[in-house]
Amino acid sequence: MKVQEVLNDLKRRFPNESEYHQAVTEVLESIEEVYNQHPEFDKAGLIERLCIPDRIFSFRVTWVDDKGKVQVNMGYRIQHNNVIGPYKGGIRFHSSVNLSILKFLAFEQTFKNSLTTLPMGGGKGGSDFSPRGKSSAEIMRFCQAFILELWRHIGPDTDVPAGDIGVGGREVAYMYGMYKKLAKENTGTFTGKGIEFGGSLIRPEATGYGNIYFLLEMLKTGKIDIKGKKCLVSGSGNVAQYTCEKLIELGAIPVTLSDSDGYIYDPEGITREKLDFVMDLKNIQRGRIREYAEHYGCKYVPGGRVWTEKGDIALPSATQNELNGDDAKILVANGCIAVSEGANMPSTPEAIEVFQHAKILYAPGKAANAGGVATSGLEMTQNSMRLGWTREEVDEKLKRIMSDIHRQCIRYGTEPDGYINYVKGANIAGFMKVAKAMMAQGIL
Ligand code: NDP
Ligand code: 2IT
Repeated sequence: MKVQEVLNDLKRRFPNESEYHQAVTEVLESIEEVYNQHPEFDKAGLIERLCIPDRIFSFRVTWVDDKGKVQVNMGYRIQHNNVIGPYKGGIRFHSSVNLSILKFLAFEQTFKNSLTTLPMGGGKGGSDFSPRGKSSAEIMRFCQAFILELWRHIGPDTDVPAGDIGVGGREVAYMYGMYKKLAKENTGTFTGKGIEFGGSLIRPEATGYGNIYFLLEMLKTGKIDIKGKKCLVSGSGNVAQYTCEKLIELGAIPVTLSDSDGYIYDPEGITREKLDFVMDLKNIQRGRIREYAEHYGCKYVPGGRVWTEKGDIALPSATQNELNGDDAKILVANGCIAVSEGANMPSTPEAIEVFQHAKILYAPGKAANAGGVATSGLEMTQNSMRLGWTREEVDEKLKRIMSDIHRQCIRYGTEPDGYINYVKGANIAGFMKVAKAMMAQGIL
């Protein structure tokens, strides 16, 4: 394989899909050496097959808003690869959703799911519907309209969706309800469900908790204590909230949160009580993070990014490309020792270059945020058994999985000077399992 040739071909055939090109470039550069040690991969066109999704569904979603006006959105599901298990991955509702973003997410998901050690393939879906400012009734009608098209393409053994940006417990429940009505089956073709109808304990917490479990593993390699460390967290949704919860529990000090309008900086730290305020603000009132600053009298920076503040640890938990090369330089100059990604691809290639050049601890999303989908896998297992595990049981399994992912990164990513290149480690480990399964199953 010649990385540039594969990339040029993809760029020619799928122009204007910059996020997709970005995600593919990173993986190809990481695996090139290992790939070329296996001439049988090249002969089998492995990488050409792995870069292109198995199939893509796209459809129109028509719904009626509260004023009685008919609204039209696009809906998508990308089934990327299912060699190690059913397609698995979240659904994103955000005005920015397009094929490039969903293709990058489905591609990443395939390697992330491979790393979890569980039998799950990769997929992703979503819509350019923006939940912002919509009533609960509008959200419900949209979710139902979305599933009216999607239901025929998903199922417990074929494709199991979950949440992502703009899709949390409320949206999953509306979608699952409609799915069951149409599909006439009740075996859990969604994860992140309510605890009353097949959801797993710890699934809501899992991405944020898992990211901190992974961070703890990284800190252990440098014998660093998390206690008292100032942490810069971006976002204020599901991942950011449970990242903060675990940090507080461990005695670390989260000092920032953000949303698409701006960020807050609380030098005294976001405490348990303040986090409860954020959870009510974001999950019930559906307000803006600015209101935190108004309530607690701290700094609010409209339009700004949290990375300009001073912190020991950075935990990007909002969206792709939210941390660029300049942000990374500021972080490093301010003494940041670790970056662990709760979001998918939040750091630009330039930012990653800065972190690795400075040799600070840096974990890419596909390793660090895999706890979310891993716990989705555990939800699928519980649904198959028609049993539920306790919080402690699920949390213990999550910890074990995060530690296993860390071990895989060390195995494939340790460089001659001892620096752990987690990007390389995660990409090679994730890729090798998928590659072996593809080779075993023949040319498909
Ligand atoms: P939520 O919708 O709960 O929260 C997203 C947060 O990020 C909000 O604060 C939102 O602000 C902000 N945000 C979203 N898009 C943008 C944007 N374009 N610019 C600036 N801020 C933005 O989503 P999650 O917490 O679930 O997801 C956050 C990240 O974590 C995503 O990258 C997702 O793919 C990833 N992830 C999620 C997992 C999960 O289990 N939920 C699992 C693994 C990864 P606003 O409200 O203003 O839009
Ligand atoms: O990006 C992700 O891993 C998720 N949004 C979670 C996917 C899942 O199936 O739980």
